[in-house]
This record gives sequence, structure tokens and C-alpha cells, in this order.
Amino acid sequence: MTAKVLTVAGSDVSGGAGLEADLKMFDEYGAFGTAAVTCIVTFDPNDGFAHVLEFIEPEVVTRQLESTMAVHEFTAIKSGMLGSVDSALVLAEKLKTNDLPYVFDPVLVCKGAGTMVDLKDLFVENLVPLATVITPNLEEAATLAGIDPIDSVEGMVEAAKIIHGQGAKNVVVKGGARLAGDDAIDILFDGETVTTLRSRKVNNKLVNGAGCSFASSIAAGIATGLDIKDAVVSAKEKVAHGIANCLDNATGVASLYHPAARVSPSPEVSVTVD
Ligand code: PXL
Repeated sequence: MTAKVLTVAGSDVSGGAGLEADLKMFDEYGAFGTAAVTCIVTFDPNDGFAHVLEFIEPEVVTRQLESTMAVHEFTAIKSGMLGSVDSALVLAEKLKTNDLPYVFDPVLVCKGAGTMVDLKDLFVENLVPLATVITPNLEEAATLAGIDPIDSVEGMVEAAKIIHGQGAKNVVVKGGARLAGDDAIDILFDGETVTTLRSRKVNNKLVNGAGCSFASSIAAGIATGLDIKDAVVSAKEKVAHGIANCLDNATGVASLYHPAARVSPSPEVSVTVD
């Protein structure tokens, strides 16, 4: 049976992040993907490409979720930028009506668009406990865990343990390029074991879409039969190749190239797991 994956996310019209990233990553796994849109992100070319966010009315988000879930039997669900409190609550209610694997990318910060910290308590109360896998970056992990800014692998592990204690079954903290050093490091905590994933930083460019694509790859991996750890390793490989092959654009933040692992794999990329 072909896996079907739903993303509940914002649209990034620049194409690197958001539901555009998610659908492209689902394709890489041969999963059938569809999207419920929560927010539309545009950029103002006359104001340094500042992000402009337009939230979709919660009734419309609800209608999208109700219709797509009536049309399809999904194999997994992923969420990204939810934007409004109401949309997050609608999603939580829908998730409680099934026990599908749920990959929760707790987007609180979007490069250039500021922070949605007011979502923190809502996330911890309503969505973290439903997550099969949660994928915070360093800022999101520190915010959710209520700890100081994270600048080390030890800090990532500390946050992962706290977030696991809040009810997420598996926690992936994305250190990525933000952590100082030559390696891009991410960790997975499943409640017992900490797995550390490393790859060499392949360039110094700022890349849009790595976080979204990491989470959507994990969702598609799980939906197509990988266990959680293998799905996380596969996702890191796909994202590392996508960064190595990123596409420059006018904003100064390059776009991740989603099919890179398949169409133009970089000899520089290798992921170690321990
Ligand atoms: O990477 C966070 C993110 C999530 N969702 C959308 C975005 C961004 C950042 O650009 O545009 C739609």
C-alpha cells in the first residue's frame, strides 16, 4: 500500500521550507503527500525580503483537516508552522481521533520572522504529548524545555530529556549548523538511549528549509516502514545533501534542494551515528 502523509504547515513561497519542502520530501520516499495550509509566508522585496505572515482562518484550517482526513486514510501526519493558537488546538483535537504516527516540528521561530513564543505553553500542553517524534531546533528545544540557550551537545541532551518528560515519545534536537564547530550535530532521545548523528558542515551558507525538510523526511520514512532511528538517519542524509546542493536566491538565504540525495549526491556528505 502506498503510504499517504499529511502535512499541516505554512506555505513558503520561496520553496525551500514549509509545506513546499514537506511535499517534495514525501515524494523522495514514494509517499503520496498532501497539505493543509495554516499560514502563507511572503517576502517584501522592497524591505530586504522581510517575512510577511498571513494566517489562515482557523475555520478554514478545520475544514481542510476535516476534508482531507475524510478523503484519505493517512499513514502519518507531520506539522510545521501552525501560526495561530486556534489552528494548533484544531490539530490537537484531530490527532486525538486517531493513533497515527505524528511528527511534530514545533516551529516557534522562522528565520527572519521573529518568535511565536506565545505558542510555547500551548504546544507543551496540547501537542508535545501527542508526538511520536518531535524535532525542535536549538532555540525551540530551549524554549520548550524552559532552559538557558543551548550551545553544547550536553545542553541538547538535557532539553531532549525534559521534552521527553513532557510526553513526546522520541525527541530529535536539531543542532544543525547553529552549533559551533566543524560538524552539524543532531541527537535522538527515545526515552532510553541518546543517539548522536554527525555530518561535516558542507558550506557556510544560511539555508532555508533544513528544519522543515528534516521533520518531513522523518515522517515519510516512518510512513514507508523505517524504524524511528533509521528514519532520522535517512532524514539527516537527505538534508545534508540538500544543503550541499542548495540554490542561491535573491534573499541571501539559499533554498535547500530537496532531491539532491537522489539526483546530485555530494561526495562530501557522510553521516556518522553513535
Ligand atoms: O523554517 C521554519 C519555517 C516553517 N514554515 C514556513 C516557513 C519557515 C521559514 O522560512 O516559511 C512556511
